[in-house]
This record gives sequence, C-alpha cells and structure tokens, in this order.
Amino acid sequence: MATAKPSSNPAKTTRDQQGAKGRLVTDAAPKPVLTPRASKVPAQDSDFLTTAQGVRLPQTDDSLRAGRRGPTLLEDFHLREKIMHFDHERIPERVVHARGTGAHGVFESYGTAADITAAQFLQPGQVTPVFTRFSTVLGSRGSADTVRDVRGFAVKFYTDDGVFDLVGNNMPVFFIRDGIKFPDLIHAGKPESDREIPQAQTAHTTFWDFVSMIPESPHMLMWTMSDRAIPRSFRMMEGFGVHTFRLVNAAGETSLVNFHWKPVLGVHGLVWDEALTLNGVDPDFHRRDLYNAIGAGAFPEWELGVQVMPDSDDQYFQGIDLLDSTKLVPEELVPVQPIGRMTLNRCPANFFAEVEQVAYHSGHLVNGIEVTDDPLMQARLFSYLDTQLTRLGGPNFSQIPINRPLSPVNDNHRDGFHQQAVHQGRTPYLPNSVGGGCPFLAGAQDGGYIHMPRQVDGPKVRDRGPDDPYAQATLFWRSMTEIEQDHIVDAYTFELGHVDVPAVVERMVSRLALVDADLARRVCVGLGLPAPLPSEFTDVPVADGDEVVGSDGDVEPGLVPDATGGLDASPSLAMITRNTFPVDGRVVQILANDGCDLNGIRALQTALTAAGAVPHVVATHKGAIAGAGRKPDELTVDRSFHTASSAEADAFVIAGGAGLADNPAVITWVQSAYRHFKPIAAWGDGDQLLINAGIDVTAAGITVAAKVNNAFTKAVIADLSVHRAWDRAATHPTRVTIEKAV
Ligand code: HDE
Repeated sequence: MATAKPSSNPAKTTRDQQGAKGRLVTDAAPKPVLTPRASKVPAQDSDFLTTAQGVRLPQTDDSLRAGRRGPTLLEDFHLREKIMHFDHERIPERVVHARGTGAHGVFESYGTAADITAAQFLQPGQVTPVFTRFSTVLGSRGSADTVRDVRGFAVKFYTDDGVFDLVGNNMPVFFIRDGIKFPDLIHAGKPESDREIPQAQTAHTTFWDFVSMIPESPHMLMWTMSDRAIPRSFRMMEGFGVHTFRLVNAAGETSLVNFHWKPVLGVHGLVWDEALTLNGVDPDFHRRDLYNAIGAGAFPEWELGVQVMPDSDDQYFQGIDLLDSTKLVPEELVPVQPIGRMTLNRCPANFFAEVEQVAYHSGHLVNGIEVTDDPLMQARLFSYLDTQLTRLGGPNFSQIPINRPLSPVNDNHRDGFHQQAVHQGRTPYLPNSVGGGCPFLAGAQDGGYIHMPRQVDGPKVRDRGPDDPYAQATLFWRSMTEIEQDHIVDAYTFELGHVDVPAVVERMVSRLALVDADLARRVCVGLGLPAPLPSEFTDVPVADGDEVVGSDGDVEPGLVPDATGGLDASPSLAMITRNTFPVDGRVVQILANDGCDLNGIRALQTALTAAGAVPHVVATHKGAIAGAGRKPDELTVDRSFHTASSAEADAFVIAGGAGLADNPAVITWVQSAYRHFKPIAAWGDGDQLLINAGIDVTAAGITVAAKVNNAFTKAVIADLSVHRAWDRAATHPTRVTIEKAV
C-alpha cells in the first residue's frame, strides 16, 4: 500500500492550520493517497448496476434460492440490502406544510434597500441563487393542491454571507398571536384524531371549535375564507414575511419592516366549485402548473418589497401593534417599496433530494436582518431547527446538498448522525493555540453577524397587550369587492355547514356579527339560523368607542389601540381588479372535432403561444382530428373530453366539428366554464355549442366571430389577461334574501 509522501520542506508544513475562510492554508497536511473518497457521495457513477458497496451485479430479478421452488437463502446479500434500503425510503413528512412543491431560481437586488440594511445580497447589482418551496399547511404529503388553506411561501437565499431563509405565507397575518398556541391550532385543524377525517381542510368541527374561542382569530379567518385560500396558481400568489423584521444598516441605524412578494402575473384565485373539481381531476394541479410553466420557459417572477416603519420604542405604527402577527399595516398607510426581483427558472432534478429535504428556518438570518420580539416569531426560532432532528435524522442536515450554504463554512461542529465531512485537524474548539487560533472570529469589518444592542426589560409574565381583534377583520371585509364578499359568505357557509355541534356554529356566527352584522346575517341565511346580534356574544375583548385611542402611535395602559390606522377600507387588499396581466402559462382549451377549421386552429395556436399562453386541442378522441377540406389534413389532439376537465383551463375557444354542439358532455363542459366566469370564444359554426348550452353570446367575456383573424385572437387574449369575466356574476342569493327581508 502506498503511504503519504512527507513534505520536502518540513519548515513550511503547518499542520492544523486553517485560514479565516475555513480552507487549509498552504500544504497544511500531506495529501492522503488511496484513502476512501472523502468529498463525494457515490451514487450514480458506475455504468453497471452495483450494490451500495460497489459490487457489480449480474441479475436483480430473482432472489438466491435453494432450488427453483425452494426457500430464499439468508446469504443473498443483494436481496437483503435492496429490501433494507427500500424499507427505509420514507422519512417523516413535515408536521405542517407537508404537501409542497419547490423550484430553483435567482434573486436580483435593485439596491434600493442599501440605505436601510447592511445585508450583502440586498446591495446594488447582487444576484443570489434561491430555492423556493410553496405548500399547503394542513394536508399530508399526498394530499390535493387546491384545498382551501393557507399557502406556505418559503425562500432560501444562498447569499455570499450565508443562508437567509424568508419563511412566509401567502397571507400577511396569522390565526394566533403567540407560538405557545401553535400545537393547539394544528391539532384542531388537522384531521380529527378519532377517525382521521377530513383530510387537508378546515371544514370540520374541531377547527371551528378552537378558533371560535381564540380572541385574536377573526382577522386571519377572513383571509382564509377569502379567495386567497384557493389560489389559481403558485405563480399568482403574493407572499408575506408575516412578522415584522428589524433591518440594520451599515451605520447601525434600525427600521422595522414587513416583507412582501408581489407576483408579476397578478393575484388570482380559483372559484370554489372549480377547486373542488380539480381536487379530483388533478390533485397535482398547482405543482403541475409551476413545473409546466418553468419547463415552457414562462419563468414565474415576484418583486420583493418592504414596508418601512420607524423603529419606535413601543413598536406600534399609528395604533397598529407591529409585534402582533394578527395585524397588518395597510399599504395605503405605508406603500410597499420594491427592493428586488425573484425569478424561478429551474425545476428540481430530484424531488426527494431537494423539495423533501430542504430545511427552512426563520432563524437563518444574515447580517443586516434581525428578528423582533413578536412572540409568534420567537417560538418559531426554536421550532424549525428542532423539527429537522426528527425529519432529517440528526444535526447535520445543513450538509445535505440543497441546504448547503454557498459561502465558505467552518463551524467547529463535529460528528453526529450522517456526518458527511472528513474534518481535518485536531482543534475543533475556540480559543485554541495549537491550531493557530483558527478559525478566526469575524468582527463587523470582516462581515460578522452583529446583533444590534437593544434594551430589554420587564416583569416575567404570561400576559398580552391590549387588542381589538375585530378592527382589521372588519377593515378586510369592507375592502373586498362585492364578488369577493359573496365568496367569503359562501366559504363560511360551507365550512360552518360541516360543523356538527350547533353551539360551535352559534358561537362562530355571533363572533362574525362583531366583524360585520351583514356578513353574519348572510351566513345565517345559508345555515338556516336566525341572525345573531353582536351583543349576544360578549366574552371576548371588544373595543368600544371610548376605549380606543387615536392613531397617533401612543399606546396607553388599559386602552385599546385603533388597529385600523384610521382607515375605513384598504382597497389594496382586494384581489379582483380591472387590471390586465401577462397570460404566461395560461391554458386555453380549443374544443374541436373532426371536420373543423384546422387552419383556424393553427393560427390561434400560433397567436396564443406567441402571447405566452398554452393552447390545448381537446376533442372527443385522442390521436388526431381530420380537416373538412377534400385534401387530407390532420391535427394532433392534446387532450380528450374523457381525460381532461374544463376546470383545468383558463379560457375556451370553440372550433366546432362533428357532433360537438349536440354532445351532452361537451355542453356541460362549456356550461361549467361559463359558471366559472372564464372567457369563451367561438368561430364558424362553433357558436351552436354555446346556443345549445343556453349561453348568452352577448354576455361579458364571450366572443363570437366568423373566422380566426387578428381581432379574434386579440379579443381572446384580452379577456384572458383580466383573469375572469366577473360581470357575469349573478346577484348572490343571500343579498336577495336580505333585501326581501328588510
Ligand atoms: Fe411554520 N413550521 N410554524 N409557520 N412554516 C414549519 O418546519 C411553526 C408559522 C411556515 O417549505 C415546520 O421544516 C411554529 C408562521 C412555512 O419546508 C415547523 C409556528 C408562518 C413552512 C414549523 C409556526 C409559518 C413551515 C414544519 C408558530 C408564516 C414550510 C416542517 C410559532 C410566517 C417550510 C419544518 C417548507 C414549516 C413550526 C408558524 C410558515 C414544525 C412552531 C406564522 C412556509 O418547524
């Protein structure tokens, strides 16, 4: 066996010597020869099938047996190893946010935050790799994507100064104010523990039992009953840091900020009936949408922005408690300032290695970004490290490829389960003299993380500050468009309609009356209950006029601050607007059959693809459809009415063809599309299908033309770019009932 070659110049050898960046200094130790590979995990580097020990295998279809029909032998090391590994392929799923999807990308800093933070990746011109994971909260790993739930929005920035994780949600507030209640919230929201029903949703008794008794829950419940909880796509969701963060600039000055991700494609929801259909038709709807868009080069983008508030002694802003995660700061009071842009441009190569094993932690911070004393955030700082010990099997999870920082590491941690590093030297402790004092400590000038000194004192108590839990819930309700209000009424009616304990429903609608009496009355119509009066429910803290202090930021003991910041409504909270957005990755189904105008379809396909949309030809059969002309011509069919659903598309164009207009399945198809407010167009004799479906061809979002031309394709794309034809929405039945009742 060859031995290590000693250094030719012993005077130059400095064993154990490590530089400040963690690398061995010049010929510190002789290179090992013929020792096992230290830096590479063998995985797929043999052209032959091998065992995990690298032994080549001639056969893997039959176990080693004593005779063709005899017992299997214990000496079959290949069988034993193969089954052993298979038996342990699964790791525990995340206790919350188990169902998720991730993608790689980049973050480009605009440099506009350089005056408020020293964070290196937010300086001008910085480009930082990211890995982003979107998730639902309550469902298991295999649950459906389009359930009504909060969505996780977690971004890992691999900065030159270490990893920064922004672990947020698609809603800016939360159900509870203090992390000590998180296990209760999740136990109440997860499937009920006796029969494990229902999966992945809050429409059940224990959830509403719990939240109806949590004083601070009304605001977040309004968000989860809104269309924000059924996003059209991950690409069309906002993201929020939820808690207030403290930014520190190079001069040591601090400010309090809220982080916002704004999607370039706009914020859009599904309609509830469509979400229910999609749960069955394509439980991977959001995952597929993200990966299809990235695969097609329609890279989703978000702008990162901050609301910047002064770092005042009481940490309130105009009466809004910045340390209370059930409160937001309306954008009308503090606009969001853009500071950079994230583009997701690469799907994972291996879902388990990357999406399952990525480990986010709200305590993964970089210099220039600090947490605040929000008690919800403080509990998270413990939880995220702790959970990885069980999920990823020990303390070395940051060595898993997806979790590795790109910046140099020299942490003096040693050993532990699944240790991948072959550490050099014998001084994993500080201070040391034997190792030359390495690794060195980094002060501010070397980019070390500096905690800004802050005065912290107070009595040791289990107590909370004054609160009006209804003010921002009411503000949210008032800020919604009429259609969004209708959807919120429907959502409460659906959810409370699944609660089997009448007292829980009564408690909940009584509390709704404190948010808005009309909202409560309308929900009661659907539930068949008498409308409650606000005074029927008084055992939660309610601000009355005399107790509410002004919005000058001064909070006096015993007084409840006005959490609206003095606003009656915050229109920026509404999702439904008349704005137009890019149609990237939007699916347009072209309904066609043999004998239709194939050239028209081709022209349409070209125009839609050029606009970034994705045309799918749907016919009564797969394979190809034939043209009408005498010359043989055919076109490939993407989906058939047997394998697809109208819920999967954003818009429809009817090309017509043999028997389409009289086909009951196709008639129901366009009726669903109409009910879901989606744009529908038709050319040639395609309008007959609309007529047979009882659809008014003059209604909003319907385009009918003789042939496919520029004007026709432009109209289709214009309708698509506003998301839905909301003008088709009929008056909500509870509005009618109330009007009659009054
Ligand atoms: Fe989490 N949360 N959380 N959470 N959370 C986890 O960490 C926890 C909270 C959020 O894609 C867990 O690695 C506590 C708020 C996201 O991998 C766990 C509390 C917000 C993700 C955990 C909260 C979040 C998680 C489960 C109350 C929005 C998915 C597995 C104090 C700001 C990250 C894991 C991913 C995941 C604990 C509240 C967002 C158990 C104790 C508020 C997006 O550590």
